[in-house]
Amino acid sequence: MKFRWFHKIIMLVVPAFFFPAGCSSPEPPAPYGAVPTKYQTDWQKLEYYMFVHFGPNTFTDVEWGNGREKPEVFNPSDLDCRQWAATAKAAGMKAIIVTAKHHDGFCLWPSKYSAHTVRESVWKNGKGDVLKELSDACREYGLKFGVYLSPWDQNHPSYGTSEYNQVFSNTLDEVLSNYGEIFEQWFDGANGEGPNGKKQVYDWELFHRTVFRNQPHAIIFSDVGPGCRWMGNESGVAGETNWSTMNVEGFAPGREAPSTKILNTGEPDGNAWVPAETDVSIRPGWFYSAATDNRVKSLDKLMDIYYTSVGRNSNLLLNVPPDRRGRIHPNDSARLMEFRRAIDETFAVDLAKNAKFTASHTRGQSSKYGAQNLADGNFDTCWATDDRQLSASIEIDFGREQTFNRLTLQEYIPLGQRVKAFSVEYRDGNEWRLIDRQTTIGYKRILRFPTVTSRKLRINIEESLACPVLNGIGVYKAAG
Ligand code: FUL
Repeated sequence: MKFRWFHKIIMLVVPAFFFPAGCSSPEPPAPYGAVPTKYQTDWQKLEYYMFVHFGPNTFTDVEWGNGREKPEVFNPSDLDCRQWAATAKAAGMKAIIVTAKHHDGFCLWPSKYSAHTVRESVWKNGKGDVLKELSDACREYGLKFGVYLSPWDQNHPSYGTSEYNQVFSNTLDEVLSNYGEIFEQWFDGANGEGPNGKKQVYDWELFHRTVFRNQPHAIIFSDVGPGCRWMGNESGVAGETNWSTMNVEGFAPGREAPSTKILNTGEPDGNAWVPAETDVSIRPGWFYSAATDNRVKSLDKLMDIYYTSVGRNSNLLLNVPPDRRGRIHPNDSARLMEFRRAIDETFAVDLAKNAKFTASHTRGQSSKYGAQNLADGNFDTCWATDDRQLSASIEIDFGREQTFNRLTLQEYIPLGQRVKAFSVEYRDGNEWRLIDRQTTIGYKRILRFPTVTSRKLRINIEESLACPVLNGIGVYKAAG
């Protein structure tokens, strides 16, 4: 009996001594609303990758072929997929997605389900396979590989009949089982007439099943996901407010998609996690044309696009169309290198790295969720507030005056997207002065603002759907 008493006292006193209140670990925040799969989170971290439009249109100077082009038109004189991969890698991109089949139906691989392929062309005496060469090159350069396969097919004789959905599913099967890992399957929403003048009612369920049977972790792009969504325009401008959630029930890609306005911004509390992907071309068209050799987007324009895509919670899929040799034109690659240099230079030095971070509210008052976690560069350590605390401020003290004009903010998306409104201020003498007031953050938000010199910066989370959970803040000075 005595012994038991003694035991009880030890059990009560010892933990109190070793784990005083405030150091015990609070419960982690519960996920809020729709959340990403692990593969969607990994996909979001890719941020920037290459789109490649290549096919008969490269040789006929049109944007949309009609499916009646002779296969002989496809004849690159010096195709080099390793050059595409080397360029993408040097540009800082993480992957390449190629138009394996565009709306003209021409297949860049010798498909057994079509009579309109590289096999029917004169290129390499009909023995070539662009998907094989490109997937090998991507592996060699450590890039992920993805495919665009247009369900709309203006060449296939069965398009517009009940057989076509199975033909298209077989085509997917073939591509997705022959070229190694496919990180993203790109489905275009366009749905026009086939050779018999009929349109097709697509069996999306069948298509998705086929993708996942072959590539269980692939991100499926379409107007409504399920992996990621089109963000509603082709000019590179994601919504200033941009939720990775959207209501997808009752919608389908193409004409049955939500409005482009909703695609552009997503919806708070949407029932699906379908983050935005910004697809935009480095030239005026998607396919190469010698007429656009001098119309490659300027560095300033590309930087704007970077800030309105990656800087607005969206991945950037930048199209770089190879020329008739089958190589990326020097004008495009030179611009890509300038673009990479400018991004690298801007974000090379994080002025907040050694700053002191404090917060008005911290979950369980525990250092596990302390504001200092925002500076450690670790994706999985966060600052958070208690469950009911939906607004809070974070102060950054640089220790001395710093000059800056860029701010990056990141929410810990594995637990959902939460922040609805925030503002940023800098300290001027005895006052806080407003720099910007914005809405969503998401995986990454980058703000550009006129250069400020100050010792302190404050971020006020003004409204949040659930307690805010952020995992990164960076402060930078861009030249010019
Ligand atoms: C559009 C297509 O019609 C264009 O040709 C291009 O492929 C673009 C990325 O998607 O819907």
